[in-house]
Amino acid sequence: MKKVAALLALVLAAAVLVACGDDDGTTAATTSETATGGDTAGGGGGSTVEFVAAPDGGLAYTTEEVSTKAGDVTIDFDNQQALIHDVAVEDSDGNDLGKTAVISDSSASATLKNLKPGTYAFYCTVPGHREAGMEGTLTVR
Ligand SMILES: [Cu+2]
Repeated sequence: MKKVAALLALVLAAAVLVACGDDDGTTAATTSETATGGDTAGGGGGSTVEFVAAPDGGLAYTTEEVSTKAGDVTIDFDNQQALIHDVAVEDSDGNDLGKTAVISDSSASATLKNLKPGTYAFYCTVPGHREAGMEGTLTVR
């Protein structure tokens, strides 16, 4: 379990770094906007996409094709397996855009800021899982 804890710590550290980098630390109360980036192009809300690890315990999500609209996209991931999984998203150049925590028997979410229209890949970062088929395509319109 040490390894999992270390991984979680890394993910949390990365999340903190991202959170700090996004707004240059200027979250002062000059506006009533929350820290979820109400000033992104396209404005207004953001969307949520749901991912579920295969209930049969297989190395797969229940869907291989997901689409959503451009802007901030929240990933809701439900993993009721005893096996650990996460959901990561990368662009067509392989750049990592964000991921949920690695979890088992629970759910997690992550927000990808200001996604542009295009085709992205989502996958599980646990070694061997993506190769086994735990991946799919996220289309942003
Ligand atoms: Cu996995």
